[in-house]
Amino acid sequence: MNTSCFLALTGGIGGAKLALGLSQLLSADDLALIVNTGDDFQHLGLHISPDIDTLVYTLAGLNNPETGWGRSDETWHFMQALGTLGGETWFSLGDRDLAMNVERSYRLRAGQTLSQVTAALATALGIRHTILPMSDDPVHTRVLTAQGPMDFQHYFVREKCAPAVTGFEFEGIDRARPHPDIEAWLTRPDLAGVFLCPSNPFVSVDPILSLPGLREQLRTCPAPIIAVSPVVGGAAIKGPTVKMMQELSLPNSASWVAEYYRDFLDGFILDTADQALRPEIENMGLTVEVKNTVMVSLEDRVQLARTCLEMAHKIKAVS
Ligand code: FO1
Repeated sequence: MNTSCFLALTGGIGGAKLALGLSQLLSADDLALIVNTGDDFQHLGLHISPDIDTLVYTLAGLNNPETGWGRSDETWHFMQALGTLGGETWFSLGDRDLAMNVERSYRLRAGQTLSQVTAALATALGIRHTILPMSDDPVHTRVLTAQGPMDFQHYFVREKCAPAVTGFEFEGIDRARPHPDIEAWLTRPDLAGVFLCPSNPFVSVDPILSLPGLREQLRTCPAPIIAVSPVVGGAAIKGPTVKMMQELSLPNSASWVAEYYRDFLDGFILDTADQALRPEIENMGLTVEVKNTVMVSLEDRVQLARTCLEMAHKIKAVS
């Protein structure tokens, strides 16, 4: 029976929605999710992995749909007690989310790798799909701003994305080895597609693409590589993508994103709001589909995932 397997690259909130859609259509053996770890940071003596946890909670059906991060049905006794003790309360850790971060930190201190810990915790929450942190080596996204360089979480949470960005650095990226299973999946003969989920290109996707050798592996990958635009009608669905584009004097358009990934991309899924951009993106040599990419319901997530699979099949058929 000819199997087909797929890889998806994802960051936090927007990416996790598509990852959930893909997980509904593909069996655990046929889908692996590569997740950004550049947001990870040490806080209160804990190793916090926000994009990993957003993905794990989303696949487990435990995510908080309002915030996009952390867990649903949370309580906040830990944060209240921490505040009375004079602890740092700018980064909200719910009581159930705290358990995830304490257990991760404990296992890491015991010598397990981030991917071993992630696999164990995801399995404990009933997830069977493969979740691959992009690297087991530390990578820390730093945001360069007019007020100087800032750790990602300080920029994103403590400063609420207010500072104007001038650039990004991924501390440790040159020494970071891509998770070994990424190459294994990229060279599987039955790999039928690689999807870039609609996450922030600068701080969620670029850390993954910047891993030594990875972008080159994507360029030479025989399977179709398809991106879903993280920009719709010149706006981001959630988060600072468009604000960053404007501060970097970049066009806040889906076309710019297609061009940004063009060197390894085969296909691009554009929202119906941006269908006028279709000829421009097709002129880049990309196959374009115009669909609803705004995922509100579970059905939206599954439908967009189905579009990704169908597009991968269509590109493969004509290649
Ligand atoms: N984002 C916030 O805007 N405020 C928070 O207090 C916050 C707490 C938090 C706790 C655990 C976690 O896994 C994520 C959390 N996030 C919070 C999101 C985090 O900043 C992520 O990096 C973003 O989702 C961007 O990927």
